[in-house]
Amino acid sequence: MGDDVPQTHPRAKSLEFRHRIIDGMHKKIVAEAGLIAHGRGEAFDYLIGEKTHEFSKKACEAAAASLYLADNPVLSVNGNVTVLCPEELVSFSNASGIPLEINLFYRKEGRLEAITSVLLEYGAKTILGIEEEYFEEINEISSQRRIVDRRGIGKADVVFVPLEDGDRTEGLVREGKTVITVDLNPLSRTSIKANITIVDNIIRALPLIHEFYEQMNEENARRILATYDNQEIIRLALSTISEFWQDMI
Ligand code: PTJ
Repeated sequence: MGDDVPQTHPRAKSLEFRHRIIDGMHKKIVAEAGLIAHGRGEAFDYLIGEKTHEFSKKACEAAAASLYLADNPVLSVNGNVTVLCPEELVSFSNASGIPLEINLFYRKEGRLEAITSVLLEYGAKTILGIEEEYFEEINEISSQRRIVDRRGIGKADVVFVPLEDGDRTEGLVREGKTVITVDLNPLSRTSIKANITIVDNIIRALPLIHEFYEQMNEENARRILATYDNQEIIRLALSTISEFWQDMI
């Protein structure tokens, strides 16, 4: 954390993550626009009381079930996620055997390398999206995110894409892939279009998904997905937001 923010500060944790994002931008890990995305996330986190609600737990459980049953799952990684929860990301990927794929909206020079070195530092075993010989393009996506690894997102049936932009989510869904997202804004295009929407902070959601995944078995996974209703999850997130502030004033 920045030296000028004492641990006793009432918002010390939030400030620590803010500083990580700023620091990550200076190191080219985070895109400049990543600062804006983070600020938007902070605002929505306020509105849900900065805690994990039942609707998020249900979506995390469904995410774990979907990843568990997938033939070719993949965890997509961007700059913000890399600085916010590298340890949790690598730990989940290594324990589950689900590969990490770096897939960026802003493919500025040096960013792929900067993100790779963070993931390696935390002990990542499989990182896709960095070797040009495996690159292919997804026609349904117009941004630079269309460049994917054919061993990962290219052939995936289930894609975990936290903090995502709407175009890619729509493109991946059109490609017939199951899309799981983590997005604090329940009204974003990504939240609405994804198959499983976790309205929570990625920092809290990822360890939860990992925990559910560890306890998963095939029968449970099928049962969970048979009754999962993503629209209901989004409705619950919205009603929580509209009710939450009423207790505060
Ligand atoms: O690293 P790159 O180049 O791939 O770019 C990454 C960003 C995040 C800049 C890019 O994907 C982008 O512009 O995303 P958006 O369209 O701003 O969407 C990000 C969404 O994530 C917004 O709806 C935010 O509310 C949400 N968000 C931000 N921080 C968090 C979050 N959701 C969960 N946890 C967070 N910590």
